[in-house]
Amino acid sequence: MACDRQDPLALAMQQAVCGGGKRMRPVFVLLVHEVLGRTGRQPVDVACAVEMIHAASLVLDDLPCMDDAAIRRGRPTLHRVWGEATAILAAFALLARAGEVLRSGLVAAGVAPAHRDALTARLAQVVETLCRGQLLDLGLVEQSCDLDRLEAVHAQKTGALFAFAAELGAACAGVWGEEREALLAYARNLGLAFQVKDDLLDVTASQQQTGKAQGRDAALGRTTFVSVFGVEGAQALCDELIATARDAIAPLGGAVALLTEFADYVRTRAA
Ligand code: GRG
Repeated sequence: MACDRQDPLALAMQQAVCGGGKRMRPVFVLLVHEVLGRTGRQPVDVACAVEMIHAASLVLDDLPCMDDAAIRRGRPTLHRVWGEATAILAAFALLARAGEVLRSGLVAAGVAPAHRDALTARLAQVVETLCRGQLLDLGLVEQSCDLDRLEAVHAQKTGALFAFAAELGAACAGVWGEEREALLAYARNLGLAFQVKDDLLDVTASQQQTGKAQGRDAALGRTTFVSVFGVEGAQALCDELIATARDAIAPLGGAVALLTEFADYVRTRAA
């Protein structure tokens, strides 16, 4: 992202988006597009829009009123560098920009106007879903938390953006039928598995590996898949969700091998 070196808002936005990270969600958009057999121009701007939404959510998640995180992606969090006001405003600005980048990306990908309108409306719904999931997560109390409740919260907080990434990749490939439904089922399960693994890594991985402080969930007294089911139980759940994700796309045949590998990465990742 090119930016004016005198403009703190632009610099903060740049740090939020360009300061590292695994790029799981934009890669997922491109993988879905590719496994659906599209070899032409990749929907890179659409993928970038998804990463911008994710980056904005991380900035807000790190704020003192939420996770109060000091380190993200191996660097001081945005509010620690720029102050809370700039961090909040950068997140809002990134969300607004994401809408613009998504719309122009869908045009460039040749998505028909009616579908473009539907997908930009979905963006608003997805952001609201993330907000609802986050609010529910902040209020979770361990004693009253069973698997259904935890999954419902994280389907909103984390799964919804993975599902949107799949939806966008399929739309850019011009795919709307059963294949799309299979990919959405894959994405929902993958997104949940990703969150379970995130909870596991909070306990089992070092700050050097994840770029985040270790043991932050426990320090904050958060209810997580690990606090409720233990490390072994959470890993078993992650494995089960990944198996369900892989089963969902099995009918699509050999072309989805890349997504099978992607799912295995989510299950086994160490960072
Ligand atoms: C305005 C979009 C928006 C959201 C506001 C704060 C909030 C509502 C939602 C929080 C969503 C959130 C942070 C979910 C956690 C998902 C998760 C496991 C994040 C870590 O993702 P990684 O590991 O991070 O992909 P990197 O740094 O690799 O990109």
